[in-house]
Amino acid sequence: GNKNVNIVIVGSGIAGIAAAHRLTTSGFNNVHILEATERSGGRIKTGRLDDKIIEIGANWIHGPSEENPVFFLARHYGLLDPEALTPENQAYDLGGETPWVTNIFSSSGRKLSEKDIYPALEMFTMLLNESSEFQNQLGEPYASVGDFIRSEVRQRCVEKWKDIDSANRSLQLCVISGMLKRECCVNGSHSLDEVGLGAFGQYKTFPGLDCTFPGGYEGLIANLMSELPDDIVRYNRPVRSVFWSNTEKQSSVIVECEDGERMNADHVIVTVPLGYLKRHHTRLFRPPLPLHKLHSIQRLGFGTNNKIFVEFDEPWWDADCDVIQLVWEDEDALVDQVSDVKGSWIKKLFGFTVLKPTERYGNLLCGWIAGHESEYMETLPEEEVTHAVTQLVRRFTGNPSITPRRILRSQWFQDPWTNGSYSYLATGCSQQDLENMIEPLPPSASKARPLQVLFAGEATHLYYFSTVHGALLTGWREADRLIAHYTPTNPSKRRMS
Ligand code: 6YU
Repeated sequence: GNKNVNIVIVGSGIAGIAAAHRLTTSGFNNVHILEATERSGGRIKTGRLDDKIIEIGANWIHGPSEENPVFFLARHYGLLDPEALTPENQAYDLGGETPWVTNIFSSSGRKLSEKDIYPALEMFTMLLNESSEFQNQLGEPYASVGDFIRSEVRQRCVEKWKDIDSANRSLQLCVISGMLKRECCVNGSHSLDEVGLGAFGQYKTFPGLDCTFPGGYEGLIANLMSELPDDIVRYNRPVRSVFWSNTEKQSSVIVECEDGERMNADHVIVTVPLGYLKRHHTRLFRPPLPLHKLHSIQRLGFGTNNKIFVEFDEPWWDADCDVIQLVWEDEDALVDQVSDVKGSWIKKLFGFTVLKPTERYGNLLCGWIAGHESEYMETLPEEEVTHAVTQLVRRFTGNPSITPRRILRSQWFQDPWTNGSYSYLATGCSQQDLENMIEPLPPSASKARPLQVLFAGEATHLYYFSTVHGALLTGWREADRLIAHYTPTNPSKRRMS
């Protein structure tokens, strides 16, 4: 029967697993996942530093509340701390101001107070919120989010900060440079000059105060996998090409692996990252993708955000501190890029998050760095990264004897199956680009057999791109598309159409 149709899923990240889960629980019994690496999870990747659980990839459940499917599953599988389940936590609305305690250090070794940087924080928060309001407006008044924020700061500071002396005003601008770098990490972009203003409001959030998985994000993967048939995933099976058809001739799709092995499929769900698609679409799709789909793959942004975990013998931050922010006092020109990447890539690191609770993590920080500087960092030997971080911390604390116990960094740009971290809507992008990403092959106008190749993955969600919940929902969406395809239409409906 129809439940025997042969479905191949490319990629065993959360999107591929979610698709397989929905298909198999709906009775489809000929579903296989081909995964390039020796593990499932993709950009959900939990690692260890001794006995401490750390996340190399996805970190938080963004917006953990009822409607978030990742929160729903995590609660269902019992993977969350009790605080994350409280109504207060779920109702929390991140309207810019956060409950995090921030320690601020400057490049001259001064510790600043949150009050010291309030003018910059207030202005930046306002402009970031305003950046989301150009959605559905005709035309954009600035070339990018970066251009908008920098131009508006320069104009508004004259009036708004007229009572602030020039040294302090310069400091506020330096603080904003740090916030721009932080926002590069959030977006996974090299610079905010590459992030589109018109579509910035396209990204949507759920309420809830971001929470982590105390036992590791991979617990979500393990629980979903335990409900899949054994051996549904074939590991170390990178797919090289997917042969689909624009004509009525070819009756099935052919999937070819790197080693030349070929298999037939009735349907293929492709969940490879956008970074992989950008590099390999020519080889991956035969015949080539329709031009509108190809152009969207090229237009959409996919950048790099990496973490550098650093462990210390003693904390140099306050006991209640959640985030450490770094302010370079020579950056009042509102910069989010480093001009001398090789010499001073470390200036792109905006700061650290403190891993909590301390009883569980000790004195462990996670540094964040995005963009080309981050990609360059990946190429350096670990000792060189350690050296740069040590010099940085010594300078900003003014304490020349602080020495990290050890470091561990992610290298997402070098990962050949990801080629970066996650997607963003680059300048020139619109919702149409995401719709083009979602569209199955062959295009609906074609007479060829429909739904040969379907597309899921983080970069194919209209509102929740760049997240785990977005990726999960796209896996379910494409499974549902196939399920609907094989569900006999209601006869009364059919008569009417
Ligand atoms: C989230 C978070 N988080 C930090 C970092 C990263 C990401 N994300 P996968 O890649 O997982 O799976 C594809 C598989 O395909 C994979 O296994 C490959 O090996 C395989 N494959 C590839 N090629 C193949 C081939 N040829 N053949 C066979 N197999 C092949 N998300 O919710 N919370 O805290 C973070 C973070 C460092 C790298 C994140 C976070 C993103 C998620 O990790 C990611 O979306 C999903 O895991 C992707 O799943 P998938 O299945 O699609 O692909 C205004 C505005 C702002 C807009 N952005 C703001 C949002 C902030 C996003 N923040 C993220 C932040 C962090 C810190």
